[in-house]
Amino acid sequence: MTKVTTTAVEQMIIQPPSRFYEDSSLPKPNISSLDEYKAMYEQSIKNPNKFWGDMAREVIDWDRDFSTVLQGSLQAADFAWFADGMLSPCYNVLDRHAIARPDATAIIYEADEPNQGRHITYRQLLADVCQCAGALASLGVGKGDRVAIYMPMIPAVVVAMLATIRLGAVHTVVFAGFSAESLADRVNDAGCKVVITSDVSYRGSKVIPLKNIVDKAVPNCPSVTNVLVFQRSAAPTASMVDGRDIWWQDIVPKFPRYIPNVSVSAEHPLFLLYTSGSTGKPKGVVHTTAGYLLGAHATCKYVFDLHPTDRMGCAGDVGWITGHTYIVYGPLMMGAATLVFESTPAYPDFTRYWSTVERHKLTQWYVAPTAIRLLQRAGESFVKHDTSSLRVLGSVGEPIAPENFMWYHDVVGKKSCAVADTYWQTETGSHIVAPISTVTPTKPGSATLPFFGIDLAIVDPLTGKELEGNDVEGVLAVKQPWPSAARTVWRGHDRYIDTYLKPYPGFYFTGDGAARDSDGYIWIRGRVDDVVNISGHRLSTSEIEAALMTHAAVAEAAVVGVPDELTGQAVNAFILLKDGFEVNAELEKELILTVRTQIGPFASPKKLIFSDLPKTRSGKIMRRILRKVLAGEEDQLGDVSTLADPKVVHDIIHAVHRAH
Ligand code: 6R9
Repeated sequence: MTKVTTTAVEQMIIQPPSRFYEDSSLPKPNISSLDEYKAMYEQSIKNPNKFWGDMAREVIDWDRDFSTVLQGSLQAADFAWFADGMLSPCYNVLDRHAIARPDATAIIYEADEPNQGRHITYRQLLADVCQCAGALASLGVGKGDRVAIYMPMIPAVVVAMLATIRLGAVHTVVFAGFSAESLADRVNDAGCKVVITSDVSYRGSKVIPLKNIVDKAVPNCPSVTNVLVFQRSAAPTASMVDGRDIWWQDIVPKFPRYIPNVSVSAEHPLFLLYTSGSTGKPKGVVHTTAGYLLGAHATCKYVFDLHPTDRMGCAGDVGWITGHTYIVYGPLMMGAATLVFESTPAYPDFTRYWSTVERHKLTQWYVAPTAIRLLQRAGESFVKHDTSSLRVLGSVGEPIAPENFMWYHDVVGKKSCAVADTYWQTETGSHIVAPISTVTPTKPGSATLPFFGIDLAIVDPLTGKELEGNDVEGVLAVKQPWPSAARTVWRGHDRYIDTYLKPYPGFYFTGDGAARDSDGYIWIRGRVDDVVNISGHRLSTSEIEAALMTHAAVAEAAVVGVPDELTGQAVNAFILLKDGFEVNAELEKELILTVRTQIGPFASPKKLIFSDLPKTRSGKIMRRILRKVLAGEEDQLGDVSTLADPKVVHDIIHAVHRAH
């Protein structure tokens, strides 16, 4: 048995804020003791049919009740939840709240220019969605048809998503930063009938001509018959193709403010979302209706302690799964208000997140560590707004280094918010390892404990056997189906099986390495292709990165393993310095020493390369690019379409050559 290594900060235990129980002005916690979580967890694993069956009847309004909860198995890749049940997904996220609390806020729109946003009530949102659905139906969209959505973060993107599902159609949101080629690939794979876009988008005052990009893509998309164009600008400049393109503002208002919902089976696809693995073409991950909505609802309610009176602030983008689940479906399932944030953390300056929280009295805040690092680097002086409405701070997308976790907790949360490091994936639909904010003691750097229904396993990557008990390290897998798990890959069930089920027969394989410490806490080590093995010591790149980031000069770090004759693999570290720091021999020595002292001499980087990092638009570091450049294979970089700034590749190549 290997002792799972932890640093001093990681051994800290942070209790949920006591004010959750002491301050009567706060909503009563949805779960109020760790024992309650444990009992519910145990029931969810031992008797999933009862656990999820009861919950599904409680939180979903069904058009026809179901007679089976779970059928099929993970192993056979044929599992289904509530299969003979029927429901109207749009009714569940919209109509029922518009009926019960019509004047409650559904959407808090924070426009790119501060103070140009507005609040939209459930009553208004229902009318907007019905009118848009009417327009889509008039363009021939019906049950099962696919609709591509390529839009900025404006309320109309939520309207477009909900209008699509109201008709029983299936949306595929394509992040509005993808190129025309990437958009066309996705539209073609999904076979979309209609593309919904806007003339332009604004981010940090920059104007991006979205419609022009769509115009480059659509001629290569034979399935597309119409393009619906929302006018985002004051004076539209987009040119319209006769017979194909229609202004939203010309057609949508012509339709009735109420149309009925299309009822679908529980296993009807709700949406497709394309995600890329480390290689190969993007996969259209398929989420189905009832199980996905249930997972979104349950994780919002318990992980974030979301209440219908809350105002959820997720600054992500609906182009990614985080936006689907924690901007749109989860908060709206609960009848809460949800933020649609069009801007950036740095516009007009680094106070933007916190002025947004103050303006709308947001109760939860959910972003990726990359944003937290950016703001930490910018400095504490920007965190000066009244953020006392916040109760829960969430982190998602990559491991959060303990020092960033502590900054989030101390500086943003003023030590009186719970910090939830939430681990999940496009494929899992909702959180699978995350604290219950109101009860779970957290450890900085650990995503803590499995969510309800997640039967986790740490698997030995060599033998494929489960490593039982605590103090084990291997790859992270799940043993039983859970409601919001992706059911298949669009037109590629074989790919689904090959990617997720074949690598470790009997398990859903996440692709991530993880350790379970002596308290049963889960530490995500990063994708397993990011594991380095130095002289027999198995290390995750993120562990070394976290060590480097504790040094005052380091803004970001990315570590890759390169083949080494002596040690098997050696560590190469790419480092982006904070402003005001310069590369010199002294600093290099200090950085090496930081890793040596925090992890051990075997982990010290053999080479330090000072350059910018290749990040995807969602903030993940593409280590594959770093590995290829180090191997001198810069002509074989593969797909770089998801890079936020493809130009960094040249900087990296130069930096590597300089370091040789
Ligand atoms: C939600 C999302 C999934 C991959 C996943 C893992 C990484 C996500 C994490 C995390 C450590 C966390 N990841 N959350 N790693 N701690 N809290 O990001 O989905 O874009 O599909 O990415 O992101 O490597 O496998 P997706």
